[in-house]
Amino acid sequence: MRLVLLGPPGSGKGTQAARLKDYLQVPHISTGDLLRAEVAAGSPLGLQAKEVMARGELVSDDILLGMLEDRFSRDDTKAGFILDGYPRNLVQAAALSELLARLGQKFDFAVQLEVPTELLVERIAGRAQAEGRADDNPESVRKRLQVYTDQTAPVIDFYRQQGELTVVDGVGSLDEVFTRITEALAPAKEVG
Ligand code: B4P
Repeated sequence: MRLVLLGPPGSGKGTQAARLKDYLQVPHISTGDLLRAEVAAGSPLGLQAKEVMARGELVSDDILLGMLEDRFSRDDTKAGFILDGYPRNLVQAAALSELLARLGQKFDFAVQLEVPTELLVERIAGRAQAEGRADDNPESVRKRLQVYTDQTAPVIDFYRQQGELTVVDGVGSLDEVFTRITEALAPAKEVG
């Protein structure tokens, strides 16, 4: 299955993708994790991305597409994938469609996790305490939410217009949200 998880920061994309990869037996590709690995390694790309991420802004589309092409060149993506954190704007959505067409791969679903803003802020504040991620401070969180509204929300319409969007309520326990996603995907899982 080829899946994209959409939702604002704190909506549970990374959390649910980590569970879905075992359920669907396909790799979980988180562009945030790929970028954080580059930052931790101190690579030239990581050095470029570090400040942008800490401010809560989007890293350049060219860097992201290069990373994605590189990841998709690995054999484990042939049977499917769960993309978490990409696409984050309409340019990236078009780039993903082109990449999949070039690879002869059919896209299945975009799953949108819906969570009210107050709860997002609460969850991220919890992670800030637990993990101390550089972009989980209040100022960056505000910026990330704004970037989501301005640039990522239109991606939801992109998939809706193509008839590829499934909306899932992201409020509840990790298990409750996971069950809702798997129920939404069940018909496609049986077919493919
Ligand atoms: P990401 O790593 O994608 O970060 P995120 O949007 O905050 O989502 P994440 O998946 O980590 O959090 P989740 O909702 O699962 O991106 C970080 C940065 O990288 C971006 O700001 C940008 O700079 C850059 N970047 C990444 N992709 C890019 C792209 N395509 N283009 C350009 N730049 C890009 O979870 C959050 C918290 O909520 C966790 O603590 C979790 O435990 C908790 N939680 C989740 N579900 C819950 C539930 N049901 N109940 C209670 N708590 C829950």
